[in-house]
Amino acid sequence: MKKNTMSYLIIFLLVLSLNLQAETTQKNTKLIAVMLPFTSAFNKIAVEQQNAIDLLTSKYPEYKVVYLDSKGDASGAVETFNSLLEMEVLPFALISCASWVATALHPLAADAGIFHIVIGSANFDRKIPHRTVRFTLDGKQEEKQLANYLNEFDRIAIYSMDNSYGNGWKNILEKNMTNKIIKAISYDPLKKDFQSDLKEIKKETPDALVLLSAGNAAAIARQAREIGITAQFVGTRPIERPELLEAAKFTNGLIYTYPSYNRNHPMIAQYTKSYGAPPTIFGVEAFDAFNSLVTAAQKGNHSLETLFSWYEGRTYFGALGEVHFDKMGDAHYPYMYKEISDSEFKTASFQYELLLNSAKQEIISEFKQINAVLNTTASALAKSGLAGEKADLLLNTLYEESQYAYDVVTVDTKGIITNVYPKKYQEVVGQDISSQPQIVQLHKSRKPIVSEAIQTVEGFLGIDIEVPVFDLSDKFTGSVSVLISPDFFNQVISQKVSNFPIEFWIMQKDGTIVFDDNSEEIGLNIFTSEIYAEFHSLIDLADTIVQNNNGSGEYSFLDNKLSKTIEKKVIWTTFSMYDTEFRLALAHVKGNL
Ligand code: COI
Ligand code: CYT
Repeated sequence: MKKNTMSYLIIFLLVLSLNLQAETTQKNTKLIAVMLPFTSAFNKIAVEQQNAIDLLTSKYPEYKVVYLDSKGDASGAVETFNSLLEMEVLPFALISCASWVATALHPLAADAGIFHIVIGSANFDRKIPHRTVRFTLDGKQEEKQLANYLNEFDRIAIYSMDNSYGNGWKNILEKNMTNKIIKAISYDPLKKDFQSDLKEIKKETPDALVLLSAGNAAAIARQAREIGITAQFVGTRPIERPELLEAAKFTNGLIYTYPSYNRNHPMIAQYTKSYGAPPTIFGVEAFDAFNSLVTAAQKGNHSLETLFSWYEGRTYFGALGEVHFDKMGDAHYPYMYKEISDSEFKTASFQYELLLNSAKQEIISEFKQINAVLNTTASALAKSGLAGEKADLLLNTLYEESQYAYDVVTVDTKGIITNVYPKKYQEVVGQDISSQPQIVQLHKSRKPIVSEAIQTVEGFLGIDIEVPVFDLSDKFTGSVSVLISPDFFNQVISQKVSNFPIEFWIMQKDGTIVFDDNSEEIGLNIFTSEIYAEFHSLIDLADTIVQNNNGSGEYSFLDNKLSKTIEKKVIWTTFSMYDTEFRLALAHVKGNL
């Protein structure tokens, strides 16, 4: 009897506690909280984001939005969040803006079981995985792109808003460009008079001034020019604010990194019509965040876990363009260089030449690197001979020091492969490659040579770099080679031009594609392969490219998924490896990106 009472009591307590739990975590699956920096230096950004979301609220009347004020800093946002928790029913999801708000709120939202999306949050420090989805590209990614431009300068000064956006960026730049940063000052974003800081900056005679600023950049640019700072102004995503065009006299010439979002998305026209001016990326991000969230919720996802997994690994097509969410929940989409010129925000025209040349320089420098190691190895092989233990060691070193090598071999005077590293490719030893054109040529000239793309005995299309070997009495004994695959170009180029809305291809002078972003095209010949036959503008262009070391043109061809025909613009240049020439082409879609 006593035992029974006990169990009733336990069950009663259990039910009571479950009830309490249910009550404290009750969520309204139709309620979404949107916390924006309304009372802060970023009020206009908050209003833009609200306006963008309001374009959608009438489309989804079943969803109720509550706008909250995250104020000017993290503690303001936490205060607002705590008062949100006191509401009788909680929203199932929260959208918040700004890096400092994201970092402060995401553990609290996770704790309360509220799904969290962060927008305008480039320098977000995510401590809890799988809880928060971010629509902003990480500052570290954007910096890789900005650095490509900043490399042209030697004396870089940084003037940054004093919050986790500005300070986060300052830290990234100071870490990656230590030797070039000559001065860094941060400012209170509520400040209006920047003169005394700018005078300190002027003393250091910078050639570039990086402004980690939003609308404040208008006043900063004016005051900087007025005291005689002549440095190139450089900015990042939040700097594209309408205020900067009002101060165009001072901001013309500013270069900044910015998403290449989908300007043809109906949202842009709709926003412009409703509010009298186009949105910036803040409105675009807010729109996609809200739109995707409602789409996910309409499919029955309301819990933190199911919503996170809806985004994880997804490719979402929105006003931001094609957005890919990684495993962490971070969005990735292309950024490019923009500029203010003729009092407008424009795609920066210099970027295509800059990217083409930096890709070319990178390929050449990697090639030189491979070549230097090959030459050292060829000299050492003079003593050791082409095979045997010592030659093994030399090939091992050659392979380890040639980051992009598929394999390395020695070839004797008859054109027979005599040794290979790594040993897993042992079956190529003994194979006769005497009829490969680069071997024929090397045996004649006894000079280093780079092949065109050849069908290798390894079984794929490769480029072979061969250096002759002479013994100690200067007798020709054969050659040593590094074999690279087309992926070499992919690795080298993608590091250099990550994330720009462009694509590269490399063509031999016979029309063979040696490298293309779409790997299915590698090895095809523009003049003879069927898939190109109906694209006459491309065939004509390829002909011009063969005839000219560099130039520019236009063509239409399929997009990189080979799914639809698009108009493209192209510029090309030439790189040579020994006497073998390759045409390197950079293509981008036509029109103002
Ligand atoms: C960011 O933190 O990434 C932002 O864009 C914040 C903005 C209010 C300046
Ligand atoms: N393979 C190689 N030719 C080949 O087919 N490793 C060098 C040259």
